[in-house]
Amino acid sequence: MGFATTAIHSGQEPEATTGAVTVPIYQTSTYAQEGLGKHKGYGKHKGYEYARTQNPTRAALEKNLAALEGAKYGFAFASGMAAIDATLRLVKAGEHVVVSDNTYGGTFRLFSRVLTNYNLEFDFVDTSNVLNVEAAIKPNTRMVFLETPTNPVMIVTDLRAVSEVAHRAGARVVCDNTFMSPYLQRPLEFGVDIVVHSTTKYLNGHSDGIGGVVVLNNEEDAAWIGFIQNSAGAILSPFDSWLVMRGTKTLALRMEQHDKSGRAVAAFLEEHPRVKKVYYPGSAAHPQHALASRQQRGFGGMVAFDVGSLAAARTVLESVRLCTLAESLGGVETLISHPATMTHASVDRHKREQLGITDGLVRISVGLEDTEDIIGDIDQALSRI
Ligand code: P1T
Repeated sequence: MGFATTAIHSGQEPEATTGAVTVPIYQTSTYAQEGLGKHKGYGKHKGYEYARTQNPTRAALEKNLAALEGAKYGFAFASGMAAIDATLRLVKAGEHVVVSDNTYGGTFRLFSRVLTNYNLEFDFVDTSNVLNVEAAIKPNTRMVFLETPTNPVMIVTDLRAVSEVAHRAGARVVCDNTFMSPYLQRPLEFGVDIVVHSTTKYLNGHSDGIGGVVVLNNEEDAAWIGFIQNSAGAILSPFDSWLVMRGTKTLALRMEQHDKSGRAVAAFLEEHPRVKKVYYPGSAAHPQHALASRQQRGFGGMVAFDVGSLAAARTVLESVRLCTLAESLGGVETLISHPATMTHASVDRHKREQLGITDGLVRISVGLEDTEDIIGDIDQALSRI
């Protein structure tokens, strides 16, 4: 089945009791048991005993998202960060993780300020060069954690090359696929072991819920992620699961339009005299343009650009009328943000500047409004610099 068909049907068979076409929101905390120790056989649904452990709405979403990434197992969490945190529970004290040096600021914060307290070791390297990954691997490396393209400077990593190097060393590869969605990139097809998403973004697509997901094929790792999901309990609620499922039904259509407008916005910015640099893998000038063209089905709606100073960035961010100044991305509305003081404030200034997250950097999540309206708004804001 094609992607759009899978998105609409996988996990979403009509409900058994009434034939409801849309998966119901099972808003319950528990399930009646037939007798002591006889909960497993109750009714048509087997195995439902307590709603932290199992919920049919969440199970439907997990099946749907696993299918979209071409995975066997999916686990939905209360946020993207909760999904990433659960994934890191595959690594034990004394073990080492190699991480893309540019990730979402919250991922960097979790790894460098929280998980290091539990004797997990991290090295942050530019994973766009596979030799850096190879050089960072140590005897105790158990995971390579990638973001591609990265948030916000859109660095692209070769998923196949890094997976080969990591697997030779006995390490799992995790890819945060939030910026692309499974419509534009399917990391498991390149040898990646585990995909994580903030479903808050493109998968939900409507800026109305926070969530996360982990999908994978390895049975043993999946059993452990499921065990963590139940033991630590950072589950996605039935209503939020339902919202994400509603989102994925239109994912293919939405991503086509995000991609189309993203390319147009990037091309417009590249020609603009007030813009010093554009970060977009769809641009022929992007250092990994050829790789992005092979590995991705499109380039998506995330574009970053540098206007040279904090004052100029402030002018743009405060002059837009259609675009909304806000954190987050992947929704129907165009969002504009300032990574240095917003999403990446937890990365120190020196490191930010090394990565290109300067005070003049502006990030746009190109939404689904008419392309001309989005460009017109950015144009009038830039003209005020
Ligand atoms: O916000 P949450 O659902 O917990 O997801 C965290 C997260 C994980 N991975 C990536 C690539 C992300 O971009 C995010 C969240 N990002 C933003 C809020 C942002 O504006 O970039």
